[in-house]
Amino acid sequence: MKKNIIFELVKKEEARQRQMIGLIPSENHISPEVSAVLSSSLSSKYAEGYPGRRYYEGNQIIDEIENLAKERIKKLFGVPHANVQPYSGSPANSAVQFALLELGDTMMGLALASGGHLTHGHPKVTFSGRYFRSVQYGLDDRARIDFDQVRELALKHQPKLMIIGNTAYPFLMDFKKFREIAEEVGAYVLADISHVTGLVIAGEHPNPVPYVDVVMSTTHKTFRGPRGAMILVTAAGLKRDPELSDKIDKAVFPALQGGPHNATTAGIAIAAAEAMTPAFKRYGKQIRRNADALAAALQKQGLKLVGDGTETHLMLIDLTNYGQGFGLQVAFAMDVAGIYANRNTIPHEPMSPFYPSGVRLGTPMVTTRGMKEKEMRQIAAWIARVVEIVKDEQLPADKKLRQQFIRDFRAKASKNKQLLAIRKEVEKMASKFPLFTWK
Ligand code: DSN
Repeated sequence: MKKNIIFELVKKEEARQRQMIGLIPSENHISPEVSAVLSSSLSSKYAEGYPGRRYYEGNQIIDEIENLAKERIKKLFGVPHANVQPYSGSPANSAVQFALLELGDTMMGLALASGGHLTHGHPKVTFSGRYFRSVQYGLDDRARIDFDQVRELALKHQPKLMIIGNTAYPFLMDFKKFREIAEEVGAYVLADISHVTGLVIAGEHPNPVPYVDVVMSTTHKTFRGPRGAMILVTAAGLKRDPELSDKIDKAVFPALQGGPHNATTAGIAIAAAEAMTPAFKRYGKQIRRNADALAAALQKQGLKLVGDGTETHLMLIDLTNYGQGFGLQVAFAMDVAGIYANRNTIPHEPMSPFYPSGVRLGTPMVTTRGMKEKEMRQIAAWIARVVEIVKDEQLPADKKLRQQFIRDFRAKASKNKQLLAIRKEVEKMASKFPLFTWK
């Protein structure tokens, strides 16, 4: 029989994930049960609308699945309302903004360069920054959220919506303090906990639910479910605005989306049940222990971390000691050596998101595979060796020469014997850890 090229590529991707070590803090490996429903017949059904109010016939079973997903999420977080239909985090943040703001209204969010997300109001390139008046806050000298600045900006600009959330901020978010400031100006508060949901559930990160009106989370990061998102309306949010749940639901559908991805909805229901188990709590605690061990070991190897460490699952290596804009070379060389992460800007980035000066790392995936502190120390040693191997490969000062330099660097690094020797060691260790171990 003729080989199906896509099946072959999927097998190759599975093998790549098994053979390598994944340190991208926003990725994770799903359980076999979540995986099974994602490739089920649920994908073949249109279900525009909400349970009991669909625009297509034949949704009796889809209704049961979506209701179960919603009930489990509501129970898990102790909230009165949940919408599990957003396709992913960016559409979900857009839906919250569409629900709560009118065109041109003011909102505040953590700047991308300080570890926030594009959809938290990044000017120019995003819906959030172009259709609303966006005010961005940042970090203090210790790389922590600058609450004095948050308050000053809030009082000055009187935002209608204030967002607290992160993609590359390694420290705990103080939802209570944020709420107190929002109260002074009467703003709605949205917590985007996409990165830390699993830690919140495990009791390893403050819970935003008592302090914010709306919580948004993707479902594929530390929550360890399918690629999707959920929007939760809290009791505090409903008290403040009794129409809030309705506004959110209408913003998701019909304002911004069409038919929900039912297979994803089923995956969210399964991931929610998994997240209710004691094993998931142990998982969240081990993510943190691994992050502390990795951070300490990297520092022992002489690498500098933004803000001197981590309080969550993620950390940022600040490579400016070696040279500005060195993140791309290190991330690429790590990939050759079998460890994949992403290059990232650091606070007060001297270069650009394309040529940033940092690398972002996180422990959710390696923890799902069952790795512990011992393996974190080994991974840190490998990363330090990689940095040492490529430390002279600095970006040319002349911008016109950079693209060619990167092409040449990539070609050379892909064949670098020292990097490939590390890869062999990585593969040996990775082969001992299946992708999903938390059964
Ligand atoms: N792309 C995600 C991350 O990597 O953090 C955020 O959307």
